[in-house]
Amino acid sequence: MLSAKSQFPSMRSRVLNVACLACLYLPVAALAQGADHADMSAMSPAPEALTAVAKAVGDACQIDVQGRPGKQFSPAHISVPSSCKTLTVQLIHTGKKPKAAAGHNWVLVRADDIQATVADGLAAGAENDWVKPGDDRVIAKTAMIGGGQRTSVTFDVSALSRGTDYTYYCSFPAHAAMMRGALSID
Ligand SMILES: [Cu+2]
Repeated sequence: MLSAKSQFPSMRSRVLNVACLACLYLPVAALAQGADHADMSAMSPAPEALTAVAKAVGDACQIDVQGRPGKQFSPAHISVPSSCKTLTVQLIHTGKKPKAAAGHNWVLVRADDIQATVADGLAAGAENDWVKPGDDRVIAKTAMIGGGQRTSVTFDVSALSRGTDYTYYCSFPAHAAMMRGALSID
């Protein structure tokens, strides 16, 4: 007990010394970090263009996805909170070309399945919007739409698992190679 008491003052003064060092250095470090952040945000695209978190109203979640000219989806990554029971994806075709020339849809599969579902979809043809009818590897899909149109699909995400890679793509011929994104349950 005696030795513990005699150590106490020296431990306390050591703690105070560390605290004073922190007082001196923390503001400098914060200033340096602020400068770095400002430089990076000026040079990089807005991160929300790349990744978007689905918005939740209770356990019903929602995300807007743009199908853009140049065979691009925005966002390119959708993060779905694990609290979501359903997800509504609204697809907005921001191009001008009609469905027959450059349609877009939104098809969700497990990443491992995409090569097979794209190949089977091409064989299924335009009358099936380039998705094999009754394909149980397709977790969700919207209708195929043309420029200026929008459509949506609502599906159950509670059966999807964390740690599995999901991919969404457009099944229009020659679009899927570029026009795809990643969906994860987080
Ligand atoms: Cu497309």
